[in-house]
Amino acid sequence: MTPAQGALDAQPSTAPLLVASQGAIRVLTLNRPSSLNSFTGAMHRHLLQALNDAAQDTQVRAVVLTGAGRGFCAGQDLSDPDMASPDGGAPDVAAVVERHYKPLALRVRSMPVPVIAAVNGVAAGAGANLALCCDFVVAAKSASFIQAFSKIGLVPDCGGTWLLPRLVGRARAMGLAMTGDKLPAAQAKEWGMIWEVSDEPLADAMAMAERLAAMPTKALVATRQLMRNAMQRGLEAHLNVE
Ligand code: T3D
Repeated sequence: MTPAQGALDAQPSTAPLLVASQGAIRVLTLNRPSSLNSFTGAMHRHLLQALNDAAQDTQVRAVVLTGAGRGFCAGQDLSDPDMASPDGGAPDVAAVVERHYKPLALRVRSMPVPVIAAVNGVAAGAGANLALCCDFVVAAKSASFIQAFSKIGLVPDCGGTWLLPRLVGRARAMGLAMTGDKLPAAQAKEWGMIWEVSDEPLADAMAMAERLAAMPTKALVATRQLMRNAMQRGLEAHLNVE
């Protein structure tokens, strides 16, 4: 039994998020497998807290985010009572995004250590974009990415419309977001949207996390920042920042 497994076993199996440590790696497992780890308010609160805890813990040098069961995350649980409007009317989608997905995307993107998504199965809606917020995505061969929003009258959130054109270019970003079609992991890799496709995504994500955890964290995070801001600066300005 690994230390991470030991810590996992100590938590109630019904917790919406499982938190474990293996050496310098914090492993966060979305844990609502019967609904493909779709987000409830409780899962949002647990995940944000766990990310904040990892960010503040100087022993943590990498974070791995994965899902329990056959899916990674199916985005928002559209039936979660926590999402209902206080007056019983239609859910206030903008408020939900503001309250949950915006802080989540910003938190993942600003982590002081590398973050790796081990995408064990389907990643849909905000679940897909949560994975894409991470520094690396290692996906199962059976995994897929679905911008499910257009099918239910929403625009992509959790950073989707910002991330996708940067990752795969405008034409593919537009196609994915407007059609809501499923993008298999192999094609996502071919398009440069994700880092790797694997038979053992969690094991390979852990290996990557261990490798990065043994490297100078501040340099890695500064490199990430330079890469992200590169498109917003001219060469001379960017050379100054480098
Ligand atoms: O206010 C706001 O909501 C704003 C925020 C929006 C953020 C978003 O993420 S919007 C997008 C929400 N997500 C979706 O629309 C995806 C819905 N799910 C699907 O399209 C399909 O489930 C998948 C393509 C992801 C997977 O299909 P499949 O055939 O592999 O599985 P399934 O049979 O559809 O789902 C398995 C179970 O998970 C099933 O429950 P059951 O019948 O076995 O009891 C299904 O109802 C449940 N499930 C899947 N997705 C969700 C879900 N339950 C609640 N919420 C979900 N999003």
